[in-house]
Amino acid sequence: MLDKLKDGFQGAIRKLVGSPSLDEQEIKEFVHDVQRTLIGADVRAQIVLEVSQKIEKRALEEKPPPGLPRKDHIVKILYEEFVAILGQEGKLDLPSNRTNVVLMVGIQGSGKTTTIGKLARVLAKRNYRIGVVAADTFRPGAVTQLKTICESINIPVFGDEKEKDSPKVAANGVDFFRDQSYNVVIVDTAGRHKEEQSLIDEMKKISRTVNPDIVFLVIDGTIGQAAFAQASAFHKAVPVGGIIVTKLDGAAKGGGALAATAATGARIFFLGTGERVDDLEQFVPTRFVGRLLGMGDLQSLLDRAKELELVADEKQVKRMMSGKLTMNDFLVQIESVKKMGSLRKIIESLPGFSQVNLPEQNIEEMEKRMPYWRAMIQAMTVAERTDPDLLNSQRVKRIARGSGVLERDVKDLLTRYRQAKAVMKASKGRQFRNMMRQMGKQ
Ligand SMILES: Nc1nc2c(ncn2[C@@H]2O[C@H](COP(=O)(O)OP(=O)(O)O)[C@@H](O)[C@H]2O)c(=O)[nH]1
Ligand SMILES: [Mg+2]
Repeated sequence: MLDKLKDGFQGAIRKLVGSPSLDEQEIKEFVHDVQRTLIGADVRAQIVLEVSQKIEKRALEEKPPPGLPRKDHIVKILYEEFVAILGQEGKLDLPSNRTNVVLMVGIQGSGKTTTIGKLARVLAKRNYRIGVVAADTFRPGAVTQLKTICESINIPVFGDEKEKDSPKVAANGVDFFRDQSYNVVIVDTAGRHKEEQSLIDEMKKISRTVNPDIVFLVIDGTIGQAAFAQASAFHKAVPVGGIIVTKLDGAAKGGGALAATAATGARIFFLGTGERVDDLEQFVPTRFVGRLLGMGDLQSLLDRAKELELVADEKQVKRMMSGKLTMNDFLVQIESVKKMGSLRKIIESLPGFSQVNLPEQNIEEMEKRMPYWRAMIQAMTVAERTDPDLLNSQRVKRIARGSGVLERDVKDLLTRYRQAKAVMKASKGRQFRNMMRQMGKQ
């Protein structure tokens, strides 16, 4: 899906990550690559300009949170700005105690009729009772096409091949299903007339007669720049409440989707990814952009970056990087691992622990022990935390008592701390940097 956009973004990211240094020139080049990619994907020039200026400004000015490599931070900025132009996720709110009317509009061939089948299927899974009204009275065979699609998924269709007055069919159809207390009625419409104005007039009339709860504009994902004018025209006739972009499985460049959201201010709700009745995906901007940028679950990168912002204080990181490690730093490490939740994923890169070859149950064991480690460190005095070499057997005893563990446990903690410190020293913090990077990236 959207291969060109994906290739472009991923190429730009690879170049950024692969470059030996990172100066203003490189950041500008990255932004340039992003720009080129967006333009190549048919995104409107104005949007391209706005978004790339924002990315450049943030990439040059923002300081990444300690522990997050600057390059990762720039990828995160790209991600955030791209998600921002796509807007929030569209959530379809259809109360089940009434008959909701959904009106589908869009140019002929955009995929309205096909999408109705897909949408009905999605909603049927949510236990709605759904009826469909065939109000495309212009295209020959339109009613039959709709009936064929809906028959395959057991959804009733109201249609009248002989009736050419589409607002009348629409109104009758909605009444028909409302009388039987259906939850959702989806109205299919025509997408072509002898002239554009009569199409727009017809949409206005239908909208006035059925009074829809939401109007979906169906946009062909392959039409590029033309989507803006199309979306504007429909939006003038009927208030577009949501957008469905189709044909993203093919040669779509995807920019049309952005154009349509820009023209109407409406959110994208669904993506059509094939001709079959199951080829409809709910549109989640974060997931969508994550996939384009090729970083898998980007949400987790963001969560981790946030954790780093919370956990790491810059001085602490610097000290650790220079090979010095206090018990407090060690506690921060333990805490951050705990907060990340996925201990196993990062365990190998955690200094000190990397030496130990850990079978599965040991990891569980460690997770159980973490609260005790914390309690032990908290039971230490400031001097002891800064210089754990002070911990003679007398002090160990005190700490064990103070934190409700055995002396053996305190000694075990000290061993781990020393391992971590040794590794830290040997690698001059490289390991820690790696750990932070891994946590930020995955
Ligand atoms: N590949 C692909 N084809 C689609 C998709 N949605 C619709 N189509 C095809 O586009 C053509 C026009 O669809 P149709 O629903 O009749 O459009 P309408 O005129 O707006 O009702 C049909 O051949 C559909 O099979 C999609 O998401 N992917
Ligand atoms: Mg149709």
